[in-house]
Amino acid sequence: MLAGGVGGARFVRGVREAVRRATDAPLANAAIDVIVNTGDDWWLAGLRIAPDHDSLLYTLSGQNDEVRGWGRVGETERVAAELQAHGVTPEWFTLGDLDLGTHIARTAWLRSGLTPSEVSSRLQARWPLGVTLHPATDDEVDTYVVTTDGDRMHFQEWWTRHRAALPAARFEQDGIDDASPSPGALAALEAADIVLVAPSNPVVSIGTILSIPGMRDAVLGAGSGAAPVVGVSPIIAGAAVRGMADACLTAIGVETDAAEVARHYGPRSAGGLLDAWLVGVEDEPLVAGLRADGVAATAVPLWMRDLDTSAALAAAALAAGLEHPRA
Ligand code: FO1
Repeated sequence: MLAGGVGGARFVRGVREAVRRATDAPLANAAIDVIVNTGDDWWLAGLRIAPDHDSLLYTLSGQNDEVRGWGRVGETERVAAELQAHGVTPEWFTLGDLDLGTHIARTAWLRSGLTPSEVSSRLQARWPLGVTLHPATDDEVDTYVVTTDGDRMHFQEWWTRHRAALPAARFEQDGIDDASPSPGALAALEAADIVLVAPSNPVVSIGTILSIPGMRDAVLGAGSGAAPVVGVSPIIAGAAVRGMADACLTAIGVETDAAEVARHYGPRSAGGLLDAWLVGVEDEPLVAGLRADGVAATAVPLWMRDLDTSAALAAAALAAGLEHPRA
């Protein structure tokens, strides 16, 4: 799976549940690997913060704050108050006490020479998730946003401080041309039977993963070229399910529409990515047009309200992959 933060975490949890419930091959006992976006990562107060990774880590280990949508449940903010009093963290980005434990451990390991992938493995060793997370790359390729006013800021400031309200002209990942997919991501793709594109932000999450040199080819060549690529729309009835994907899509000139996002990813038959695409039942009218454009689209219930609906969506995505073997 290719996944970003919150929407991705719910979907990954659904896939894990669908596999747990499966009784026969190929889903029963299937291994699940998640290639996680690292573009949201940033340095703050001397610590390396990895929001999408930690959303998955906390959600899949059952300790995420479902209400806030990020961070850990039962969090306190005593150290954060001190950091803000010292002015080393802005008031719009809070590092909880438990969360700081993760960031200090990660930063200590990085400073001792471990790669982000090795750091991720250590965090997962403490909290076995039932899936394996792989940072998309071990290179630092933070996303920066250039606004239409010409300001340039880190994605986290644009997203968290400004809630993506400043019109973005483009997104830039410094150093992306020298980056390469992490070893774990490449190995997972090579061994994959199906590749699922989570309903994460198509621009700053999935797009950033795919912009890492070599990643797109590795996805298209997954499973020695035999693995179908199945995407799930992050847009339902013209609106982003979570977050501000609409602001990101607008910035790259893509309409906030379940069919337009599929056309943005492109059908494999036309040099794109997708062998199949799931839209919400609300968007069933879009299916015929997508199929005419070479995208094998299906309309299914897309809202992930709980574990059952997440598992049902995941099962539908996996079924679409099994029905649509590589074109
Ligand atoms: N999002 C906020 O809206 N406010 C915060 O103070 C905040 C702190 C934070 C700390 C650690 C972390 O891993 C994520 C945090 N987030 C916060 C969420 C984060 O900015 C976004 O969820 C992702 O970057 C979106 O992909």
